[in-house]
Amino acid sequence: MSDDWWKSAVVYQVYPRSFQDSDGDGVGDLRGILSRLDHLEWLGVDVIWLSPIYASPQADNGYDISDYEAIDPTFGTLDDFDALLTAAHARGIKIVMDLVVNHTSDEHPWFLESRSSKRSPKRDWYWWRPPREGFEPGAPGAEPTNWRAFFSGSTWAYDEESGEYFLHLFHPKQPDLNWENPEVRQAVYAMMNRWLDRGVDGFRMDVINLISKVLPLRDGEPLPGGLGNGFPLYACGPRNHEFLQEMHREVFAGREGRFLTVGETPGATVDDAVLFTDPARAEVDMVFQFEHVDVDHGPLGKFDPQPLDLVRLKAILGRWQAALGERGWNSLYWDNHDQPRVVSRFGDDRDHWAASAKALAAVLHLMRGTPYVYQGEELGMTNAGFTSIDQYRDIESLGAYDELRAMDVPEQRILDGLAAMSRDNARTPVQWDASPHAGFTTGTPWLPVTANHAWLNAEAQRADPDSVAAFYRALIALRHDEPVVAHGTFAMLLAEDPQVFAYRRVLGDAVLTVAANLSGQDATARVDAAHGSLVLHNLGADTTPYPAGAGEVPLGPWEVRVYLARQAAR
Ligand code: TEU
Repeated sequence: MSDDWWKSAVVYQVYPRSFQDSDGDGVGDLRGILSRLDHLEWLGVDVIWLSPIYASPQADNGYDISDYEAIDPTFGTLDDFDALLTAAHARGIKIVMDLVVNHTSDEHPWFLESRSSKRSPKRDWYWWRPPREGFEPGAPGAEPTNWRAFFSGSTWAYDEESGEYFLHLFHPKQPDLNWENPEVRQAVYAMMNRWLDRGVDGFRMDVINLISKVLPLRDGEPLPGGLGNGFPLYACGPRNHEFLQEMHREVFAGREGRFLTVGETPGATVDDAVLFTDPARAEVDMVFQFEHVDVDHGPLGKFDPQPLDLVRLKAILGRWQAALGERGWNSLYWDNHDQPRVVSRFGDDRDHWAASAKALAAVLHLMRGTPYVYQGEELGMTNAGFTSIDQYRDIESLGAYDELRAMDVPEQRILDGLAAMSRDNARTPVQWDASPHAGFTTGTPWLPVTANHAWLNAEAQRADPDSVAAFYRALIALRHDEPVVAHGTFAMLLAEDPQVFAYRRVLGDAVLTVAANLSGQDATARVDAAHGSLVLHNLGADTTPYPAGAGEVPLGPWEVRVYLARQAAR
């Protein structure tokens, strides 16, 4: 297996609590995943990325880990994990674990020991600071810095026992590990090595660009609402690359290249990504960027979405393709457990549901990079359609509701923003069939199944050669069969066209032309389809494909065409 096998691979993200329940408790589990491997094998994916399954109080649905080497009973046992790993490997599917080491749970033994006393040997495993000078411990404003947390409020929690504060960039139940401490780093590397020794095939690294903070810790620029912006002081920090290169030396260097590593890097620029993913630097294989999924955030942030500006989206994606074209590598994603469903967000889940789901899939999967399919995305699953704050479970959404209400933002505007952008949109159970709870559970699901599962489900789509799932399967097969998809160059076409997303891939004599109308109106793609054959389209089997070879291609609403030509190498 080549060291860069992941360049022609497709990764499928499983969010275990919403994938498949096997014991009727309403929460997905490992045995449930095992029972659905046929679906993943049919789809043709190469890797499963498992969101956290470790012991956790589940304050942030498992991204708050209390034991990195135990399986949370919600999901099963280590034996269940080993059975899943063995079965996946037997089908040629790798498993990549979610590595959440910027922070632990506040119930992790490391933190309990650190919190136990100022003189604890593990006190310096976390970020502890006295109150701000001139303030009484616990008094408003006594927080050591003015940083706002990702999940609203201050990033500092007061510990009455010691009269000090501990840092948590996310939730108070997610205290940040102090990566400046070599003991912390070595403990993380040892844990990673034990998982690799167990047979896992790599890691998705949660917010791995937040582990190095600018020292000394200091206030950020003021934000509306009284807190400050600490992000520039902890994102892509001064020792970030040093830590990742040390991790690579301590964990991966001595092993053969069968692993995939992907860093989640919110706020990273393309320049950061070139440094993270340049193979000569031995840090990570690829990163999840956020520019394209922040493109519709409004003045009030994520939960104030604006209409999509396609030209802007294309400019972002084109810039990332160009920057990582030769040095480094892109991940390619629309959906994950933190993002709303792309067919509802950038597509049209009312009048052009299937066509828009397929068009968005095609323009993503045929770019240069490794595609990630989030569970249910291959079915065209839609947003949940929640209308009341009582329906939400996600701490980010609930925190944002309270924060925006405190800013006197009208409730309906907030509820509209949550309905469009909440992470819970991605966390409703996978829709397997038309039965009650969509075949996800025989119990009561922890989050309700979306009503459209009556027609929008895997069983119906497996039987339909024109389904969204069948289209994803064809895209994945095209990547496996045609090297130009994984290894070809990338050139954006029609960059200023407000409707059409078009680009060209070239490798040797192969020329792949992708032309997609990402709008609800007719469009014309003025691209030379290079006289190629039409290898993929979303026109439906009964439609005569437009003859190849024209200088321009008419495209109906949400129509995508993919042409493949072979011409004498230029
Ligand atoms: O997400 C980090 C992150 O950047 C997201 O929280 C993002 O800010 C927001 O949710 C989407 O705009 C990672 C995990 O993917 C997320 O599920 C965790 O809640 C978070 O880290 C803390 O571990």
